Amino acid sequence: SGRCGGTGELEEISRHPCYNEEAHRYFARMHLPVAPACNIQCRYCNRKFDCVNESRPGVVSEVLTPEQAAQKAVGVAAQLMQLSVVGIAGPGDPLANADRTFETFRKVRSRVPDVSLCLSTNGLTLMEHLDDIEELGIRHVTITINAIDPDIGSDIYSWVYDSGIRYEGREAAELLISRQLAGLKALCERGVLCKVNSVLIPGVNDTHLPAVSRTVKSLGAAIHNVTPLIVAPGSPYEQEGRRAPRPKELHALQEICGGEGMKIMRHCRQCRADAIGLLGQDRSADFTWEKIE
Ligand code: CLF
Ligand code: SF4
Repeated sequence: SGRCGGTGELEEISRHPCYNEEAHRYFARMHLPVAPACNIQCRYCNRKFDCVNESRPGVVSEVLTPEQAAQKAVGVAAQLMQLSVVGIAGPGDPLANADRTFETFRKVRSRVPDVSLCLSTNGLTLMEHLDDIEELGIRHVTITINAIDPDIGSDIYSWVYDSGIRYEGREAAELLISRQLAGLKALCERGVLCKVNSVLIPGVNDTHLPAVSRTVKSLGAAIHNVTPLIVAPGSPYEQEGRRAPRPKELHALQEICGGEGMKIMRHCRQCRADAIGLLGQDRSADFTWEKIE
């Protein structure tokens, strides 16, 4: 399988700034904010802002149409020589906006053929899109998995909306988790390089994350990114008085997860859904419409 690491795969990992710590000094990513809707409610999220699974709260990205996004990718690729990855990560869930997301990827694939495509999702509908992902040659997919135990998950997700039905409580978490793990396994079997993001939520999933790490490793995940909770203003967690982990707590958890043999990402910058540039810098202001045209 693709997981075992042929030279092609090594090349793909080595040019991806999130999968490879060294690469993030030399290779840039851009995000295309084409996906406004979401099909779940995480308790740390306030829907007025970008998806907290891959970004910091309090940020509002302007949504682009697929055509606008593709034009932007062409413009940025021409000017930003370090660009190696074009990702879709929000501002909602990309697969809850599947038509817009895949139309954008198709346009970028044909007009900027030398960049890798990257997708980040909560994973609820991944199983419906395996063929789309494979046909488009999307080689990097991130799934945010905060729990594998539905009892813990029910403290993280308020509801899940699927095929016209709204689920709550344990049932919602159970559905989401089963879809995430099935999607992860299926993608890994197809040779897609999967990253798992987990939000470290003190008092909720801190002692549970090593079990998450072991499970996603056994299903084939290439790398685990444990990010600190940042409570969005106006989110349910803010009302409950939840707090971010201290840096010491985060590092300790990354050590434990890494100690079990999993590759750990330690350089995540919790990007915005419209970020452009090297990971540490956000140059989206340098690539406004006026400046690209
Ligand atoms: Fe973007 Fe995410 Fe792809 Fe990277 S970001 S969709 S995997 S190209 Fe990277 Fe940013 Fe952290 Fe995400 S630093 S938030 S891990
Ligand atoms: Fe918010 Fe969670 Fe949906 Fe992301 S997946 S937009 S964090 S509710």
